[in-house]
Amino acid sequence: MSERVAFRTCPLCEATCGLEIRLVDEAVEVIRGDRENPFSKGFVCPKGSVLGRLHNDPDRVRTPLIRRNGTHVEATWEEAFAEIHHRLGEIKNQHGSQALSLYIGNPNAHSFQNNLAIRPLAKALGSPNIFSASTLDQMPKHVSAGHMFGSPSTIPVPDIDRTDLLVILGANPYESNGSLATAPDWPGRLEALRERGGRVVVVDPRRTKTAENADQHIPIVPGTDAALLMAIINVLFDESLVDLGRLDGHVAGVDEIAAGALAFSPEAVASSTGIDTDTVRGLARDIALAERAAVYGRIGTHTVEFGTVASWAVDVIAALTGNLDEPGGMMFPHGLHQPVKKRVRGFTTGRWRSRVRDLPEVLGELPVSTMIDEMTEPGDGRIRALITVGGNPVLTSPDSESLNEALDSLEFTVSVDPYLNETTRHADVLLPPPSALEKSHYDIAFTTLSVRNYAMWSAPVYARPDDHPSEFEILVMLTAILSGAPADSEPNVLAEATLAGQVGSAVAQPGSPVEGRDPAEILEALAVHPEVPERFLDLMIRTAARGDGFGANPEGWTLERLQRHEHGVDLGPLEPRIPDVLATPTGKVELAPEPIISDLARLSTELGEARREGLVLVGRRELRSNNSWLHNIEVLVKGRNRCTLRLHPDDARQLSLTDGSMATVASSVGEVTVEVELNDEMMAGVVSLPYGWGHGQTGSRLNVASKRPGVNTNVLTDRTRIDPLSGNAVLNGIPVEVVPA
Ligand SMILES: Nc1nc2c(c(=O)[nH]1)N[C@H]1C(S)=C(S)[C@@H](COP(=O)(O)OP(=O)(O)OC[C@H]3O[C@@H](n4cnc5c(=O)[nH]c(N)nc54)[C@H](O)[C@@H]3O)O[C@H]1N2
Ligand SMILES: Nc1nc2c(c(=O)[nH]1)N[C@H]1C(S)=C(S)[C@@H](COP(=O)(O)OP(=O)(O)OC[C@H]3O[C@@H](n4cnc5c(=O)[nH]c(N)nc54)[C@H](O)[C@@H]3O)O[C@H]1N2
Ligand code: SF4
Ligand SMILES: [Mo]
Repeated sequence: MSERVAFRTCPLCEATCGLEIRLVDEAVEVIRGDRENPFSKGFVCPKGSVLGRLHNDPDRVRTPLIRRNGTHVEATWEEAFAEIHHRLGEIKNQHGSQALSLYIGNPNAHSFQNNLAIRPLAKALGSPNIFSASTLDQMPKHVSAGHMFGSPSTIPVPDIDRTDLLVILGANPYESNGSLATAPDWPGRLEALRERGGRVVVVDPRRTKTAENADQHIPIVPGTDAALLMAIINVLFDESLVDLGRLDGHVAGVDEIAAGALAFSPEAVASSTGIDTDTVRGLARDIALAERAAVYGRIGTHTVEFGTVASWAVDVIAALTGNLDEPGGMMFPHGLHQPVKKRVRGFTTGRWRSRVRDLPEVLGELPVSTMIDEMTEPGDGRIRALITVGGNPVLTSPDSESLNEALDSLEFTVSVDPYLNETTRHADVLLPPPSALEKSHYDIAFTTLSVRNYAMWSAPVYARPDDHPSEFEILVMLTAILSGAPADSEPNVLAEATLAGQVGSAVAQPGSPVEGRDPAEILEALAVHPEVPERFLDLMIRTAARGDGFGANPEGWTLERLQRHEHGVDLGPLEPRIPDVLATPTGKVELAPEPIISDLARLSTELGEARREGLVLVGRRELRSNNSWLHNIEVLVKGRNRCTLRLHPDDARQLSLTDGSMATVASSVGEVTVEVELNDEMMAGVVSLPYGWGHGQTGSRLNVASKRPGVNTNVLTDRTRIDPLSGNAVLNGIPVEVVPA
């Protein structure tokens, strides 16, 4: 009997917990939280311990599949790439590259191999039709950050370990473990905050577990956080509570905000938000007068019609109360692979527009909410082929029934995905990546969103099977094919050429730690890493702020040095980074970007309109789900039915619904029939459905999930409703009618 222990970061959610994996005879015996991990300190949730079950899931696809006469049959990698080469080539020749499209799903953010390979793939597509889960999620934050700080990835996070007051809007970290604020064990950290005398306030239409454990819960009418936040800003000016602190001299636009906030007195927003004026004034004073305060908004504030305004307003409140870039406030993390100074590029959106609905490009993408239109509206430039990488838009994007039909109408679909699910069942070619246990890991995205500076590289727990390409290689091959290379190209040769190009620009870059160095010498140093993605990562780390500069700073970091820390390394609490972190042309924080200030007029018009009658629907996440894709793991789905319509008992009485009965929920675009669950945690007038369910579709291969299919809430969400500044889908606050089924 052989035993060993491996350590790795959990790739499932943004908390990035360290795992301890015990193997007996190479089989996973148990997965626990790694107590020696300096960031997660042994914390793990029920999802983290299923990586072995995911690896062994008989439904996980291990060889490429090609669809022949309607059924998926196994193929070799050579056959799969040849098929893709042939079919994509044909479509491109006949209809041009605009006929090609790409959907990039959430797991890409959790893989450094994909982080490195996905943008080149999008570029090689040569099409405006790039979509990603970002416009179902955090795009408003990128847009507000781009305008305010000069870069869409410069995002302040709440310094939850040092704050005295944390205001959480539209997030439920007790179940989600946090987002755009990476911190293993959010619940424990919130409890520690309160134990040291701090306060937690939760603004949410539902008394969630996070609200239950907070000092104050403020129920809010869905979709109206932007108005509430503007009213807080209004009070800050009205009661002379504005104090920029250290940032005085680093910010522009304070007067424009004061003017913009005039229309949003607590009285003006009370009827639309459902929050009384005393509560708003009290909250504004609490934030201004707390020694250190952080205001943090997430999904409930982003996936709504004023997502960008709300996203901007939280950071404005931080700045106006002296809490931006200050310990205990909203701070900018500094990942091990990040440079000292951001390059000034200027942030703009709308460099091109979508063909059918004329929606602006944002970050090189178009809104997922218009993907269906681009697939179905006849004319030049209609999408005829789709590549999906780690995404399941049939369950996760609005107006799902229509998307299901639209996918059927495409000429060719490729999916890079380990499962045949609701989306990938449409694939003509399915390319399965290796399992998480067969991959190395480093968090490029989440170490830049982390509440402490932290880094970890993990080795693969298992070597991948000999003939199985890495996900990096799969994506590089697709890129090569789209760039016109033959179907039997060697992905590593292509990737090495790209690496050489990057080394070339690093040595040519004025001010870079390797400026003027011999590229061959640097490439040789990187070659200690057998896998090409590690060479890219090492280049990033060594040329970053804390890097060794390939000898220029011998005390500095290299990937090799990081690899010696198998539990990860703590790089200390967040530190103030303004002005270095700013990349705006003026070098200041732009508090009043013109596009956002202009959108305030739309917000005040909305306030003037009568309060919506009837019920509105919001979403719900649960600890044992992860978006749409962990329902095939028995231990995560057993027990009572979780896919229920939750509503307040008073609403239920009026609708003649009882606990456990069935109801039909209808919106402007679709309807579902679902079990009812009465719960007074719901605000009256608001109903909630979890998302990510709706399994059991023909052609999928999810034997466990299809036994408890649940219903797909995105059958009800309407693709015509978006936040215009970011293109983000409106997934919360959906008007619905509910009747007994
Ligand atoms: N267990 C689990 N963890 C996850 C995920 C998962 O699916 N399951 N998904 C991961 C992903 S991709 C993400 S992005 C994060 C998201 O993490 P969170 O942002 O914490 O997301 P939710 O748990 O959906 O919480 C959103 C809250 O917003 C509330 N809400 C709805 N509408 C409004 C509104 O208009 N205003 C306000 N103030 N509140 C509103 C809802 O009632 C809900 O409690 O979670 C990540 N972690
Ligand atoms: N109504 C409603 N809709 C929502 C939300 C909501 O709160 N309410 N939340 C939105 C949010 S925050 C998000 S992030 C999106 C998520 O939207 P998507 O990204 O479309 O959905 P996921 O369920 O994350 O899809 C993950 C897919 O990746 C596959 N996968 C897993 N691991 C890997 C891997 O290593 N490599 C590859 N290539 N594939 C892998 C899985 O099999 C699955 O098919 O959904 C959004 N949709
Ligand atoms: S909280 Fe997130 S990162 Fe931590 S174990 Fe659970 S799924 Fe993994
Ligand atoms: Mo997300």
